[in-house]
Amino acid sequence: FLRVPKTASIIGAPMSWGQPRAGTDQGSQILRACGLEDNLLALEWRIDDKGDLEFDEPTRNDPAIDPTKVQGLAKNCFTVGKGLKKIHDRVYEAAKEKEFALILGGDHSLSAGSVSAILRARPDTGIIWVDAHGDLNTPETSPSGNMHGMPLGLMLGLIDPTLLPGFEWFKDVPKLNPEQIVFVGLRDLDAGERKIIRDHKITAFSMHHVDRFGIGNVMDMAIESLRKPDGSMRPLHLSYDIDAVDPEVAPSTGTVVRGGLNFREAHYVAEAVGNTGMLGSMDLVEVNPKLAPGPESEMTAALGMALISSAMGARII
Ligand code: HAR
Ligand code: MN
Ligand code: MN
Ligand code: MN
Repeated sequence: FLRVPKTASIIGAPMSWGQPRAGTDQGSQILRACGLEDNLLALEWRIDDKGDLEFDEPTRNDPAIDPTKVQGLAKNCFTVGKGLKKIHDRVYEAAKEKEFALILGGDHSLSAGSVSAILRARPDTGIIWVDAHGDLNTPETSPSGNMHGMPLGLMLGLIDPTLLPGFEWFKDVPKLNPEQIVFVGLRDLDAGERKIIRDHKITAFSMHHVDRFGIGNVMDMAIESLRKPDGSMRPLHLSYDIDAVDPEVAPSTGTVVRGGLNFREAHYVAEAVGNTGMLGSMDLVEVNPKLAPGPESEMTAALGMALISSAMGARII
């Protein structure tokens, strides 16, 4: 398909049960309110906005992990799992029609739904995970039990989905091979995640590497790392967590970590991925307008919108 599909499906995925803070479910709407559609139309995309998916709320009677089988926590897993199935189905529909799938979050747990769908339609896809965090946890390694810290743990098959109520369907979806992932922007990893990166030899560029080599070299190396063994380039999926960006620039998000990408570095990441001509899908996640209401939330959402535009073709000149 690539050298880019020309129709973009916009899929609102206001999943918020993968983390504890109210307001994460407003991300998709505030990104639209920043003029997303007009921006993409100006970049000559045909837009098919599928609206926002609707998710159930957790109830007291939801099945949870059986503590005799799994040592650990995956909070709201039943609600998250059912919601991710809806996301998976909607994204798969768009991807199999060769459309660009643009997923607006919502918290980052949703990417287990979107990435699994993209892999089903485009198996060799390379994933560029831009984030302060590794999101590689399992119920056993997670310090919080929040599932937005686990989407890559799920995608790598480190979690048995049959032991995770709500995720039974996940046993049939394609899993990610560690060489299909590259990280950019990391600065807050849990001990278990560090071990997973090491054991699986996952290519990871932290903020230390951005300091050392500059964002230009980091993106060259990141993209190059996703070449297939035969030398050809993979189709790409960009999973952009707004908390990769420094909190001075993107304050309205749930888990801020100082020392992130600056305003231009954040754009450069999106531009460099867009310039490959291989980008076929993208998530923009973790914008929470309730956390820094007023101008700061507008600044954060406007940045999220601009990063999508940059990935999808907006250029300074
Ligand atoms: N690593 C921590 C945990 O698993 C924090 C995860 C925060 N995650 C996100 N997504 N905001 O990147 O609990
Ligand atoms: Mn994340
Ligand atoms: Mn994050
Ligand atoms: Mn931490």
